[in-house]
Amino acid sequence: PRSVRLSEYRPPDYLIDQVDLDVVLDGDKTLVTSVLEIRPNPEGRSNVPLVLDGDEITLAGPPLLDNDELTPEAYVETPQALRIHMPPKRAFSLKITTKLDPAKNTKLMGLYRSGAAYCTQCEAEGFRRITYFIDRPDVLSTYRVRIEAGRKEAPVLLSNGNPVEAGLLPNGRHYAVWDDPWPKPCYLFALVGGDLGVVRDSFVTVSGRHVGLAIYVEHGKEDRASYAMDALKRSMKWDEDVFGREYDLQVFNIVAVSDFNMGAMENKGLNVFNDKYVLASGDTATDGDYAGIEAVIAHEYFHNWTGNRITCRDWFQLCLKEGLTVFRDQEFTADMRSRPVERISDVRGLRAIQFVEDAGPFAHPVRPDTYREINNFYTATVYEKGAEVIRMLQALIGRDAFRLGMEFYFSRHDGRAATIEEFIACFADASATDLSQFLLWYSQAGTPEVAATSSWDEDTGTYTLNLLQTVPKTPGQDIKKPMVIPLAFGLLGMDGEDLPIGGDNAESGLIVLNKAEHSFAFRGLNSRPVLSINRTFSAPVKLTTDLTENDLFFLARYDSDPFNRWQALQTAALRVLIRSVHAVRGGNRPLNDPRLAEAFASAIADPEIDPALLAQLLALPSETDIAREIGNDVDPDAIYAARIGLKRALARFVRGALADLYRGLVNDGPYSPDARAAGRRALRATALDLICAEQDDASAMLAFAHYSAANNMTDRMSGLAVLSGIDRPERDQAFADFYKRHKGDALVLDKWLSLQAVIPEAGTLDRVRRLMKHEAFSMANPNRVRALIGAFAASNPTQFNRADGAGFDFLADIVIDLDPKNPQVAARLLGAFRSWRALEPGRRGRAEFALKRIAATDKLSPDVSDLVIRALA
Ligand code: BAL
Ligand code: ZN
Repeated sequence: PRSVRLSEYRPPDYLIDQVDLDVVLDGDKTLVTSVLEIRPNPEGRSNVPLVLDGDEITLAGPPLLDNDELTPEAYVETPQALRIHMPPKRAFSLKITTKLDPAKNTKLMGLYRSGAAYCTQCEAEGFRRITYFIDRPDVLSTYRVRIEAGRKEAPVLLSNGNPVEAGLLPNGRHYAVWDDPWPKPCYLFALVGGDLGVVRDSFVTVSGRHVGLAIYVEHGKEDRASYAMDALKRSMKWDEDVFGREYDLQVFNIVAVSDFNMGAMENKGLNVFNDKYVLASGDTATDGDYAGIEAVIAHEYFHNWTGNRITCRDWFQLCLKEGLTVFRDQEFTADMRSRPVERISDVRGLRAIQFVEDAGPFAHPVRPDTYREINNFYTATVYEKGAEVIRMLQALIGRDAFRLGMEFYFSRHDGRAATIEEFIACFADASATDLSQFLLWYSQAGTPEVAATSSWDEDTGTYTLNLLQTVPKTPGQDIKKPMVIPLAFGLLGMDGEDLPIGGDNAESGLIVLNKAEHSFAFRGLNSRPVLSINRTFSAPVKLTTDLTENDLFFLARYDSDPFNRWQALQTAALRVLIRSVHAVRGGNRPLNDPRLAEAFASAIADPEIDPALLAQLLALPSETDIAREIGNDVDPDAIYAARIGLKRALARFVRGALADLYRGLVNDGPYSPDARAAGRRALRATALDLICAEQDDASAMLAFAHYSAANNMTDRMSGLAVLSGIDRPERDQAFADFYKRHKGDALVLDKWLSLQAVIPEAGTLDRVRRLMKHEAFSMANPNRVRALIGAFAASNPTQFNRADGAGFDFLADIVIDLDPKNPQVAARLLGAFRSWRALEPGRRGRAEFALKRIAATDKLSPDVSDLVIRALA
């Protein structure tokens, strides 16, 4: 596929002001007629052909220009475009009719069938699969959409904007007309037609306008939509309170569908959701699912301003809406739940995926400057690192200037398609700061590394802190410039209290790096302080320090920043784990550090601690964390052995305390998904996991008892998750029981599939193969594929990376098989190869072999071919 480059951006030659769509939903005879009001763009080139994008669609007849049929010489239809050779040099209308067969659309882009509904997905380039159009985000139009369908087949007919008309037609058919007054790019178009249940509510905006809210779900699932509705209302209120953003239509509709490539989509006034992010009840969803629903509902709603009212000029600017909207949804969650726990969980996610992406062949800047397939750039770098960049901006200029900058952004760019430069200019103006160096965060890939070393002069009471930053090479970027890195910090005195901070550039508890090297002196101290740096993870960097293990345990106990308490324990544990991996590879037993166990014991004994935070403190770094820290010559089996060895040793040391904790957290009351109750369940599950680390008969019994006593899905899953790692009869008994209980409930069975896929045992690959033939599985449904195959590839480090290469071969077969049907999902699975070069030579060779086999396959989609090219480059 051809590369698209940011440097080659040109404004569109034509603009489309108004779109009138008439969609007749009728199985394989579905027809879409569009009337486009087009005019030459004064900023574009003149006297050039009009090229409308298309993909797997065909004209039903000749286009009409100002109501006159075009002659065959006047246009040409190719597989990728409709080209009008010499359009008028003035405004004109173009009428086009295309024929579609939604049921045959297995790519789930454009107009397709999901269960009982017709639905659409247009971001990034799906609208061209519905009608010919200038399919780029800087062409903004208002839309009027008429939908017609059989009354029985599709009693519900929805599109963007406000409902204006509906009525009956002969032959059991009916229609509805929707009008969206807000100009939008076509990627925000949506349409739904189907037989769906609905839950309704309403919201009164800050200025007193009444908004009708509706969530459409499969019939019989209405009772599972109440939490999503509650999250929606809280999101609407929060955006008014915190960002001053009011909703702007008479209705806000959400439709949950079961076949969806992404999590959800922010179409104007008509969000379409993967049902996984809508449906929840205490018996079917875990606390994690509830949190996911709250975050995704908020995210899509927040897009109404950051994404829809202000969109992106081109797809290179994707982070303009995504990074900002992730930042907004993270802030929402922090306000709704525990801020430190949200931060820890976001940083865990960032490191597990984005840091790994940034260190491997798929590394790219937050704003890429070239792409072959834009679908491959809906990444952790664009989303999560993009959010970190916004968070740093807020830290650098302060909250007040940040809010003012957001106000500038909303007022200057409303109704327009903007760029990162325009966005950053708002904050430069609001803070009277030069942010040109800060823009490097958008253009330089790779995770910056900051090394902190210190010296202490007892005689003068001076503590000197030296900070050195480097940015590693990434594909296509060998030379890097120093970045602007805001590091929140504190110095702890011997009593564990923060010392008053004086000294160079550091009065505010924030050090800002903008050169390769800095040195800061802190004078007049009575004793050597302990440094707590990158508090709240103020910058997304890899930090190394000369803190001793004792310093780390001191921080774990006393740091006033809960994030760094957690971080200190993680760092200490990682140091042990890495030494242990080397020991294991040298044929020795896994290592332990009694001080870590004491730190665990003292955290458990802390009477003040929030259970959700304690659950995080007691969770060891993941296998992925360890692999990332090791960086090369990675042996996943040794990592697994080191980690389980340390877990067992720690659990033995604090056994009594864990047992008390576990018993003390029982809750027999009715299930509530609130953060406090969820935190207690999370801690109880962590205690269970540690108590059962031996994976012996007693562990199997306890985990089975936990599973059996559960009165909600969260507890049931935590029991089953622990059992899944214990090869005892109770495991199969529980898996069988779970299946019986939830047979027919696909979303719940996804959990069952995933847990089996991540068992770290040699038999798992065969189990996954068997499960692919199970009635609960379907290759046609993205959630099923991700639950089973995605979980195996992304979350089972020892078995996906099997030494014999069978895991890689399996994934290669799946990708090759799935690619022609659903290239986006196939390409996502390939992400599991994001760190293949870091593996030890044997596994690396086998991974390369599998990747080369994919690369050699005929007719790969642009999605998959782009990724294999980059993986092997
Ligand atoms: N725009 C794609 C889905 C999302 O990020 O909300
Ligand atoms: Zn988004």
